[in-house]
Amino acid sequence: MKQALEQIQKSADELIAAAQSVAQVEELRVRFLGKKGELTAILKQMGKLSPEERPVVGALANEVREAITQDITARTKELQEAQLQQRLLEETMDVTLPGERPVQGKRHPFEKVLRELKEIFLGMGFDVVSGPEVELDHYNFEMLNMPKSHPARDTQDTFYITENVLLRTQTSPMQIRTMEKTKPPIRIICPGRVYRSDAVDATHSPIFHQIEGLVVDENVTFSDLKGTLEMFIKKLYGEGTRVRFRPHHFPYTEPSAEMDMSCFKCGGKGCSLCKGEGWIEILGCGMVHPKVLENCGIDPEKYSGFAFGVGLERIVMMRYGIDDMRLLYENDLRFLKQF
Ligand code: 2NL
Repeated sequence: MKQALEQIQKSADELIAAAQSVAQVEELRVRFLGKKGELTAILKQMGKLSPEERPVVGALANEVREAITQDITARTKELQEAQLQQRLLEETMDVTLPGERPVQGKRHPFEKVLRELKEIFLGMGFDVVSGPEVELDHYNFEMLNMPKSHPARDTQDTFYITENVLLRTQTSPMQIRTMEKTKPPIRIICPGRVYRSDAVDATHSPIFHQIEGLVVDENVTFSDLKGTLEMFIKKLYGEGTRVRFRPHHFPYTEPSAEMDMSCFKCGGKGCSLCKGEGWIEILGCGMVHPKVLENCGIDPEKYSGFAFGVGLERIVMMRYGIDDMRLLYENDLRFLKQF
């Protein structure tokens, strides 16, 4: 039995020294010292020994256990240290190497033009307001002097969610909401996404962007409208730009007009961009219809106002010479990186 113990000690010594990983050492611990281990197996046979032999073998067995335990602890430490050294070697890095520059995005052409427009109107004392894209038919049509029979309300042109709920076709509902809850003077612009049931092509999209403006106060005249919009276009396209107004019809303004600007490419001589006209249509506008003011609880005898609506897509396309609207929505980086 003494021999057996010595044999265990010897083979444990060798195997532990040869172990190449912490896991291997742990396996050896189980094999020699575990409950079903070799040392335990020997100790279970102690009963067969004579009373004189027992304490001697017992002491030896303890020594062997102690020695193996120490071996294991020492080897484990050694291996852990080696592992650490290995990692330190493998994971070195040169902190003096130049870093990788993060990709810096930039603003979408839409956002750039929108910021410019807001800046111009903020400078003229307007506030910027925004509101829901899912609207009540009451605010999108009824209040704007477009009763149930009005052709713009056709389900062919407007996305209805229920009979009375729809995707707004212009941002005017937000202007109506503002007039309802604020007393004049009112000077606001409402930029935002609007929806119409159009098929996609180079100049149409069912989702597009509009900026509407509204001014209501005492003694607001058509001259104020002309002056404000002329100044707006000169700030956007340069001092040399001229404007002209043509009569038009909108149900929510009276009188109504469309505004053209002199072609920024040919200066008015006529070219391919303005199709030989010298003029480019830029926005719709007019004096707020007295009925619309009345609908909002504003006395049309005391107050008057003007309003206008501009398509953001058109302005962005003209500004950058983009000939297909779809490019603005596709998020193709090869296109967007040019701006
Ligand atoms: C266009 C025409 C326009 C308005 C929008 C408006 C809003 C209120 C009252 C009266 Cl609350 N009018 N907005 C007025 C005239 C024209 O937009 O062609 N937009 C692209």
